Amino acid sequence: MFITVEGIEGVGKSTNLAFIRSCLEAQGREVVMTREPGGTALGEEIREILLAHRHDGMAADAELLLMFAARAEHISRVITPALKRGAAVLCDRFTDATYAYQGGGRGIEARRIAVLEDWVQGTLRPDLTLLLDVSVETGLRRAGQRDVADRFEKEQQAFFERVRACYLQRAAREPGRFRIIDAARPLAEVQARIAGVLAQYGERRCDE
Ligand code: Z5A
Repeated sequence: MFITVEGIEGVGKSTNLAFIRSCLEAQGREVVMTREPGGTALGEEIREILLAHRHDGMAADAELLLMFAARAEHISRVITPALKRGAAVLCDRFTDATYAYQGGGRGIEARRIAVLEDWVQGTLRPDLTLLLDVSVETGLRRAGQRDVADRFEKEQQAFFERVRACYLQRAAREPGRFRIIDAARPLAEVQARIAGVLAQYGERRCDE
């Protein structure tokens, strides 16, 4: 079971990840929780390069290729071995983020991203993607409470509007994989909805 959590910044992914993990563990699963970009020693170094301001103005293609370089290492060292031994992998962002940020945000054509997706991932795709959704205003207001903004967080509202629109389009195109969670609701309501989705999904898997 490969579960990814997506959304624009400030949507509450970090806040909800431990909760999601506990729901999966309550179903008796081993859970490997990880993140992108990152999740390996090399991936975390690439993450540092991607988020740091010393690379402001990085070419969009360089950004895209670094995301997939980190992903190749992550899949090979963490995701595939965990899935092979039957663990559930819970990943904070994956390739939908690339379509949303490098595609929607930076304007790289989806078909070029798809070439890298097929190359790096083969047939690996998430089984379930929780898209936490809030308006850009709400996301930026929540994220704005942080002291230091990274290279992505410095982007303007229009960039995040394109990112959000791309996520919602992808969710509409793949309703079997995506569940959209209204993350503007109070945290207890958001988590009740997440728990419901995971319970329903767990039951469906058992029936298959
Ligand atoms: N990126 C990319 O461009 N391409 C790719 O392929 C990939 C990633 C994989 C780093 O990701 C950057 O990498 C990311 C996209 C890019 N940049 N951006 N933007 P990241 O996931 O590490 O960074 P992030 O998006 O900034 O996520 P975050 O820091 O983990 O934020 P979050 O998880 O969405 O939010 P949070 O920290 O859990 O919550 C924010 C605040 O809201 C916090 O004070 C919470 O207490 C509060 N909160 C949360 N939920 C609620 C509710 N329900 N009500 C009220 N307040 C709430």
